[in-house]
Amino acid sequence: MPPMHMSDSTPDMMMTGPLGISTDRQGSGTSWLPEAVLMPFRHALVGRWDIMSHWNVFGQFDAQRGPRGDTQFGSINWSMVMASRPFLGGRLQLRAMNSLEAATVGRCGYPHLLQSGETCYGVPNTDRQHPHDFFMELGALYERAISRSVAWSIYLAPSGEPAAGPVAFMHRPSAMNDPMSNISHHWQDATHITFGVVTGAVYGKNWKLEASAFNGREPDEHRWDFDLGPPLSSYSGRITVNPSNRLSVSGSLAHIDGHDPTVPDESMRRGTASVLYSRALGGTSQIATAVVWGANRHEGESKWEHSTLAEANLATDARNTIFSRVEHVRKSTHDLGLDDTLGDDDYPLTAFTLGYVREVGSIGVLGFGLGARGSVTWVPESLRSTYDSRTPVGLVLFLRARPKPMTAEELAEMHERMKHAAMGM
Ligand SMILES: [Cu+2]
Repeated sequence: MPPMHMSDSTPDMMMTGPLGISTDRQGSGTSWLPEAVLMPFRHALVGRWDIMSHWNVFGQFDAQRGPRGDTQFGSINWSMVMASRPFLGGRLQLRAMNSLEAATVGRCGYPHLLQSGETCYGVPNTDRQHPHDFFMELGALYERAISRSVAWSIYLAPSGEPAAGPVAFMHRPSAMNDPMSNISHHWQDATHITFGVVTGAVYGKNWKLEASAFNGREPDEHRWDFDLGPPLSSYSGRITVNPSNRLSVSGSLAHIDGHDPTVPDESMRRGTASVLYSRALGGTSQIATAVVWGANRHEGESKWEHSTLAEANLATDARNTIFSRVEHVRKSTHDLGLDDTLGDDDYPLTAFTLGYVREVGSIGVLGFGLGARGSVTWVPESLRSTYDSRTPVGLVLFLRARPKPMTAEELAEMHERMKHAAMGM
């Protein structure tokens, strides 16, 4: 039997919340995914708690070429646990997401040409992806139906995601095999770790309206603690529509206060829109795609800085997967840590990634894949001497461990146990 998540019928089998919405729809924080193609996960019942976990651990050799490139052996990784149970007439979910990247890729993160965002040793981190914080998320979500078709929820998180941006890249099925971040991360989905978030939502079966108040300051370089402190002076709103289990469309607008610790008094606006489309293609073949637009407008400026991204993950069968990403973003002299003397205010960048993973076997609940990822970025003539090329390239070779998909038998047994647990309530 094929693993259940290769099938469009999976969601009926899963734990559902208010209005019968499957937990499979949950992306980062409170965002929604199309549930037709899922991230691999493990599922367990402990008393009345329904526990879902997933993780992605890469051991990689990362080689980014040129004078601003570097090579590194390291590990990009994250794990996630969600525990849900009935509570006060609704449903309570506790969520934790952790990463050891501060130890496994170091303080300045892994080499990633043209990436930018956050700081390392007090200066803007460039041509590297910063490590994610140990507490990528720690939060509680309470949801309750008001009527047969409308429900509300409240999400409180000392570390978590406000209602801003698309589903963050590490939670998107279209990006699940790509270890590396998007270079447009800080124009689109970088708010997925904010230290202090409150989000309220009203939703129906196919739509959701959310508003958040949050601490807009980016995480600092000390990755093991909570960077609480500044008030919840940032705010955002998001609308999401899931017309079918294959499609999720969202739009958000955020006011982010003092996000950049090197320019602490500046605020900015961020607008985003996303379309996520996934479907099973028959047998064990499936495709997940995402198209994302995100733009920042800094305080006192009239110009929006736009970015766009398109990505896809195509499993041709249970063993072979191809993934790809194309992005376009304009970065400033400040973003890239360049001298003003290069002349341009901002630099249009176009990055293309192509990768392949082959599943090579499993041990217990761990499934292993071996993969490679190549990337090329087109930079303008004014950056040629800085990167020693108009087309700097990078190559990443990796071994990936993630949950082995649960089989149809395992899921059917889980479903039986859930029914018994529900009857014994
Ligand atoms: Cu991030």
